[in-house]
Amino acid sequence: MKWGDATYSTLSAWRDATGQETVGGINTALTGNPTLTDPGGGGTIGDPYQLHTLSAYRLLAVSPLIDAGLDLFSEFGIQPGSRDFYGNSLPSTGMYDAGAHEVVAGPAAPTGLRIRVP
Ligand SMILES: [Ca+2]
Repeated sequence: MKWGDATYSTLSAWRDATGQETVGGINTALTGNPTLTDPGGGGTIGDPYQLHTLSAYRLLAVSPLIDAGLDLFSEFGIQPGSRDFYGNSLPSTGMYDAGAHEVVAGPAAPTGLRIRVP
């Protein structure tokens, strides 16, 4: 990346040289695959009341962004609100996830269920 007249090849090199992406001496930025459900596969949603159906950008359970967000209120006095984009409570596991989706902790949803109709 280019920063002023200098060029950096890694986030850590840029951070070390500029002091950017740190809060209180702690590194804050991440690089890598956020492991979203279906990046680029969100399609078009023409009804604003259906935004909650935009599942392509939810974090998968293995995402490095889980619990990697900042506590904006404690760091900056910014109230982040009580819900994520999908209506989940913030934070769900004590630490904020980075981005618009807070993964809800809990057991995995059951699969392979069958419904018997009498
Ligand atoms: Ca979390």
